[in-house]
Amino acid sequence: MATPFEKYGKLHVEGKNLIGENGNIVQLKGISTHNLNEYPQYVNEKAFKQFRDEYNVSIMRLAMYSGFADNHNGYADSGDAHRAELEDIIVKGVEICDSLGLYCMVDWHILLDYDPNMHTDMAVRFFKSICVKLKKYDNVIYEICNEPNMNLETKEEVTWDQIKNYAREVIPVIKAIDDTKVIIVGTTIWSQGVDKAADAPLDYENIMYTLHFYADTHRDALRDKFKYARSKGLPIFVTEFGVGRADGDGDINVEESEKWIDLLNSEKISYIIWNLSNKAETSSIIASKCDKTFGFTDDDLSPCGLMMKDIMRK
Ligand code: IDC
Repeated sequence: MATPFEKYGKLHVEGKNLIGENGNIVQLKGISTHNLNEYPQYVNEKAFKQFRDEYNVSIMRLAMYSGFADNHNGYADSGDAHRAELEDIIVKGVEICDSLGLYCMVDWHILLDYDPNMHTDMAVRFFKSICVKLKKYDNVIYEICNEPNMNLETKEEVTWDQIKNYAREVIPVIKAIDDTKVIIVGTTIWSQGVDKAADAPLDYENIMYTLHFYADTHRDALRDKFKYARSKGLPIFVTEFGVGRADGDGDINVEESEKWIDLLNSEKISYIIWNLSNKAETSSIIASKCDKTFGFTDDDLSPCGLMMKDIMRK
């Protein structure tokens, strides 16, 4: 059977859609890693191959935590040696995806470094380095800021203008090295502000905008923002979603998840589920009792993992 990359080839953005080499709209579905610092073991060929062959996955997202939170030990907080190790994990993940014909998203995972502008220098440094290393891989998509949320000075929501300022510093850095890849930009309020992005999009080619939802928390109000943004022609990529609550835990909400997935499928919007780990929280797809890092049986999956299998096949 043809791999996803064999089917679609190198991707680009046209109007509000992600488009393959044959000119057709492409919908990718995939799994995001958890923090690569804590869970690097899941970046392995056997696991990714199983996701492709058994779960219908076409993209993997590698979450490069940028800053401080819990025990993240992110890129910006680390020394040079550790930064090099983190980049090695990314390159390894991309190479595995490339060999399996999977797409691979490289995610600058800002989170509790609230505002992307907090570590612009580090983002620039990261993308300068990684874009050179990944230039030859046509399966790569860049995501430049996972979830902008709070401005540290004002303690208010980071505005879309502030995110755009960040994007205008980082996107040219990527494009100067490699102008052929799709770049995805996070939006306001933990990447829910697609309405604001739709009203004032960036002025570059091959850009998409992030929408994140956690089905038990974000419902009709966010779906309305999505519909508004689409009506204005915004290319959207759901680079992260959960079937439970926004904190990654709580109950699974089957009904709201189905509403979201049906809506996204009806517009061929790509989506990626959070998260590839066995951490004891609802959003992990591996059961916490399971220590395997590949060769998963259904019994090794969490309830979220089992639901993911259904979603990917829809
Ligand atoms: C969560 C993890 C959890 C971790 C927490 C803080 O699932 O184990 O302790 O981050 O690091 C997001 C973020 C994503 C979150 C996830 C669930 O992008 O990093 O992961 N979430 O809270 N946005 C909305 C939800």
